[in-house]
Amino acid sequence: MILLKNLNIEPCLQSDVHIIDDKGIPDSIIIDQQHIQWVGSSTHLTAELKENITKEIDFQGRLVTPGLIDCHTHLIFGGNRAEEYQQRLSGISYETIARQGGGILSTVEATRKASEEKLFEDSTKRLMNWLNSGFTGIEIKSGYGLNQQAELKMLRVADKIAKQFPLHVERTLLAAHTLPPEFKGRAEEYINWIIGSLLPEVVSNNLADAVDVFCETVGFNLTQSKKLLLAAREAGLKLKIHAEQLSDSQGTRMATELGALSSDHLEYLSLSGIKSMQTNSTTAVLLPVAYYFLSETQLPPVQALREAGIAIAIASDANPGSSPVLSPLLTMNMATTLFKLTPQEALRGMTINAAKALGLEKQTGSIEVGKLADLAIWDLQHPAELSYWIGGNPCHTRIYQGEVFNLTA
Ligand code: DI6
Ligand code: FE
Repeated sequence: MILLKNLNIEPCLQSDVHIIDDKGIPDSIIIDQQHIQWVGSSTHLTAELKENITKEIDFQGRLVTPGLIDCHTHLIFGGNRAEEYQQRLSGISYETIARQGGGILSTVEATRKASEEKLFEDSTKRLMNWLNSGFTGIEIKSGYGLNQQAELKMLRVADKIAKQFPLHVERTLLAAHTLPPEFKGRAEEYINWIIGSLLPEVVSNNLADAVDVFCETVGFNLTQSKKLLLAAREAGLKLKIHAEQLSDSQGTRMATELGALSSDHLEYLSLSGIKSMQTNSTTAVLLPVAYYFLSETQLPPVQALREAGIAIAIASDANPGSSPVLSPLLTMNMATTLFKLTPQEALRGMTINAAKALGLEKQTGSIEVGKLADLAIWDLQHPAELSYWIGGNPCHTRIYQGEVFNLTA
């Protein structure tokens, strides 16, 4: 077992820390090859505990938090959309570009063309920014393939990342991201094709943990989204939804009633959606970087979500169109500056509530005995600094399932 000592376990973090021995100031964590075994003050280590310690690491007073989790990303894609960004800067809107066949569809074209190896190489290059800045979990969606071959290719890349890199990867099928050109004007048929052909293939090859759908005027309507989510639930997959990003289409209410883990975006969420999330304990996933990058003005109803006691997660939404993030910690900064979350809410949003959005809260997301030893140690004094600094990387050490990665060496 490893003793991690001289840590700063800030009192404001302690609602997410389970202190085993509450005598003295908690400053130590004992981990084994996978789990957290003990949390308390090093002055109260029993002889029995000491006997089992094979290694000690002195963190010299550095701040420790749970390992960060990014619960909504589109990390895998071909090409980039810098040209589209220039068009938007000249005044053409994201929706107009999408309706003209650009936007998501231009990334679909580039992703279909890219080889599996190239997609893997490009996305793992991006992934390094998550690994180096304290992330121990990430969700990755498909959705830029939109045909059998390319959707499966994307999911195989996500699966390969899961198997080759030391962090937890949740793989989400987002074939219902937008309508592919082959199905123009035939959204129902496309949904039927996903249900009848793609989903069974994904399930039999165990390539996804969840299914997501973009329920929106420019995506899929309520009936189509519901049909797909029902089929996904029947197939034993977890459910997620992109809803209320551009309009109030009641996607949240529909998905929460089906048992979705989270509803994501939510700028236009109405009171009935909030009530339904409250009743069904659904997590709200807010995506401040997309809000920033698209110069949105409609804010998600943060105060109403708070008052309803709904768990709020935040995520990078990393994608080439609305959130080309390579510094995932910026999500916390923007959640505080733009959405007025408190720094503590932002941190919970990328730890325990992000775990909840993925259905992983019993395994990870907080510093508790019995949970996986997923931790981040920072060259910082206070958790608020995680939201405060803009850019840079203050991560000193990342621990994933008991394996220690010193990032300063
Ligand atoms: N909402 C988003 O913000 C991303 N997908 C979605 O449904 C944007 C994806 C893109 O523009 O490529
Ligand atoms: Fe998204």
